[in-house]
Amino acid sequence: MLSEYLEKLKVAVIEGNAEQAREAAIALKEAGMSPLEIVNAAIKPAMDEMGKRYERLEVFLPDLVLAGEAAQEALNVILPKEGAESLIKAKVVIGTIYGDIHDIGKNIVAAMLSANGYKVIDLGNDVPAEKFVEVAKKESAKIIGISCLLTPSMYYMRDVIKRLEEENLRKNFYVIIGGAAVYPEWAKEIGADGWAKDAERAVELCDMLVEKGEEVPKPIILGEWR
Ligand code: B1M
Repeated sequence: MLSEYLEKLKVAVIEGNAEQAREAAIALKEAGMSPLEIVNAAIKPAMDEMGKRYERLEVFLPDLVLAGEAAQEALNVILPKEGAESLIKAKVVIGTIYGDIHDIGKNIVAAMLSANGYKVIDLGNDVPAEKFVEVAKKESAKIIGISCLLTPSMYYMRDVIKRLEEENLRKNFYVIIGGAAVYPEWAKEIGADGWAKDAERAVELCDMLVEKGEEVPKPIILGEWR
């Protein structure tokens, strides 16, 4: 039964059928599957499949748009809502870096952090370096999370760290990065504090930084790239 609904969800996302994606997501949620299980078993594989088809010129941009909308519709049903205010571990300012509008993965990370006790300030996508810094300062955040799926945009991630250094604020924030375009070596190269492969590990990474960030060598790398 579960595998049937997972397959339905996967097909619905690939076909860009938001209504069927929503129905399958509701059925899986009601059957007790966790959000991350649903993401890992159906939504992520469906999007990866669309990526491969796009590279082979079997589908085109409008198909990716529809798949993205169907995925987001399913996520709206399954992703957890914000945790209780009293449980706040730290504030995280998160966004997709400048030039990049891919936000599905970032939304999953934001929702999982939020459900796990973090106060998340989501800046959306296409976020300039100075905006990350400005909001992190204003909100007294502890962590800046930057997502990137588009290779030409990854260079702007370095600007966030440069700006923090220029303003003599580098020590005030942990900077973590993730998203399919960026890899552990990149975290090291730009001087980020951590890299996580997925949403589950992003939560683990934030927990590690909040609990013992001063003591551990950085960058902390959680998971393997590809
Ligand atoms: Co585009 N796109 N896209 N796209 N798209 C990719 C990324 C691409 C790999 C497809 C391909 O060619 N195979 C390719 C990028 C190549 C590259 O540069 N490396 C690409 C391209 C080229 C483009 C355009 C340039 C196409 C064009 O216009 N000709 C264009 C760029 C627009 C722009 O950004 N300026 C474009 C546009 C789009 C759509 C708008 C149509 C749509 C996005 C809709 C949206 O996000 N709202 C789209 C889609 C859907 C994709 C694919 C198919 C799927 C992305 C996705 O949602 N994955 C993608 C191919 C692929 O990824 N296989 C592709 C599912 C999601 C759950 O995974 O985002 O990786 P992901 O997030 C994961 C982890 O990476 C991690 O946790 C998440 C959950 O596990 N993670 C973090 C993410 N952020 C994190 C942050 C962290 C920690 C972990 O800490 C802060």
